[in-house]
Amino acid sequence: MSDAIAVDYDGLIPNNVGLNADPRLRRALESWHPGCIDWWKERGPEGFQQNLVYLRTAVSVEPEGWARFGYVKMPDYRWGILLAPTVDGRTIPFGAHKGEPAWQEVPGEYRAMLRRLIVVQGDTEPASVEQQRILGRTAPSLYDLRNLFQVNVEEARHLWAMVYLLQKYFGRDGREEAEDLLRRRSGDQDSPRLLGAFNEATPDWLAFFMFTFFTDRDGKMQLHALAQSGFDPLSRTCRFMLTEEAHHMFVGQSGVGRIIERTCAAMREAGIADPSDIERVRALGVVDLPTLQKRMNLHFSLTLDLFGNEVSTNAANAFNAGLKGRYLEDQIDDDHRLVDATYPVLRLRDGAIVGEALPALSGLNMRLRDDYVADAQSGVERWWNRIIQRAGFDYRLKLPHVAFHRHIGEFARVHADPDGKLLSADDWRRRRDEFLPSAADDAFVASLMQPVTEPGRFASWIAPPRAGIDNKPGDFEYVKLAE
Ligand code: BYC
Repeated sequence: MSDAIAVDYDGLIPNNVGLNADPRLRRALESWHPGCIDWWKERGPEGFQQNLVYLRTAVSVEPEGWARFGYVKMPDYRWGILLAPTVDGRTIPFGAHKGEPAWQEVPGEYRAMLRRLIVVQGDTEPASVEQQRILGRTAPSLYDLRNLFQVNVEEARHLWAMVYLLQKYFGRDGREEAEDLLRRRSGDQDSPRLLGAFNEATPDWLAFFMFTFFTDRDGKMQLHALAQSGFDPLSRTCRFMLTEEAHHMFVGQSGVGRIIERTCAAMREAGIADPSDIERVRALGVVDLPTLQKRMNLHFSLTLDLFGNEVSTNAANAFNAGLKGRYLEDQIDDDHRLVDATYPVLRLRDGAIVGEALPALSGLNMRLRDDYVADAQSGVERWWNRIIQRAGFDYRLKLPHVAFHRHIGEFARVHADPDGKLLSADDWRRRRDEFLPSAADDAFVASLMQPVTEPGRFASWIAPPRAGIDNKPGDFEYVKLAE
């Protein structure tokens, strides 16, 4: 790797992209900045804008020591533009241009496709902040409140990252797209966010933890695929974003893990042997495991929709053009062109779900989704089922079948149960609440959402974390509420 440009922290926008040497771009970004701050104040975390929060800020792109921790008021957070270092002699790793030098400028013939990919990625970032805006009111602890805000400020930084690419490389239409990223609103009837899952509500902390486990993991897969891009600035941007993304998934994985831990401990203390004895478990003020399973079913299925159609010419074109690769493309042992290759894709044929070998190029969304499912599956086993097993309960959380509760792709037109068995519309309506959270389930979870704001204390339904952030002690005041 060659040296990265040192991070410039003196100007309005911290950056390692030499913004000072590019006054036109600097002006464009500085004129977008006030709108972004307005958006943050209007649509970002509700309340807490004037409180000091113990946040990490990216200050370097070196693997060691890239972040600094300290108290910051969120609107004063330094949303920098940081790209991973250039790799000397990097070539386009896949597609029709494989082996040619990576592009430092937008390849004219692929301009529209590239812009679309950047806009879709950029749109998800502010969307998630909007979805999570009211959660601060009901945080189960100051530790969790701080983690929510950390995720939020970093998603906003990821928005900056995409806006930088749009404004630097796409001229006037890039600037218009950057404005539109602040104009669309999650869940808005007239101007919704682009992808379905980013218009869903995140009404409670269980939804937040599930979202960061499942949906941020889609972010990880998509960012990995874009990090392989032959358009080098996109690759470098996504590579650095992945550094921050890991913490977001940790928040989800450990958040749900701590809920499971607390539930299992409460069941043991009360002598409850059957985790499906929902009423008795709920009476203990903890979340029963079957409700966790239903929430998993919901968030996993909504997230699968983010991979698009199983068979997609868009995905084939983006790969062929060298713009979006596969997960860990550089570690796959094949020709990286996929012209004659096939991939097994699940299809609906005569009322049955069957695997069909299709051209691998058309099946790229399915392949990325398969990689995602494997990644999520190993997380569920490693982080969640292990806790249940260790506590001695005969219960296993399971990812539902990919045909379950889908709105995009091959299975959008059918109903299936979590095992993938096809159901009639009537059976689906009748049995829906067995599989997905019912109004009563949601009301129960909502009833637990009472804020806990005393340092070192946690709500009844969640265990404390194993370790503090930045090695801070258990009673550390992660958010100063008094000032
Ligand atoms: N909702 O050919 P197809 C993250 C549209 S998450 C609505 O299958 P393609 C994060 C599609 O746009 C990662 N519409 O699509 C996580 C297309 O319309 P056009 C975000 C949908 O392009 C947590 C048409 O249907 N990044 O970072 O192969 C917190 C035909 O579809 C949906 C990316 O997604 C949907 N779910 O695949 C914060 C990476 N699915 O264009 C952040 C960039 C499809 O023909 N995006 N459609 O009018 C992409 O790679 C692709 O656009 C997609 C879709 C994977 C999303």
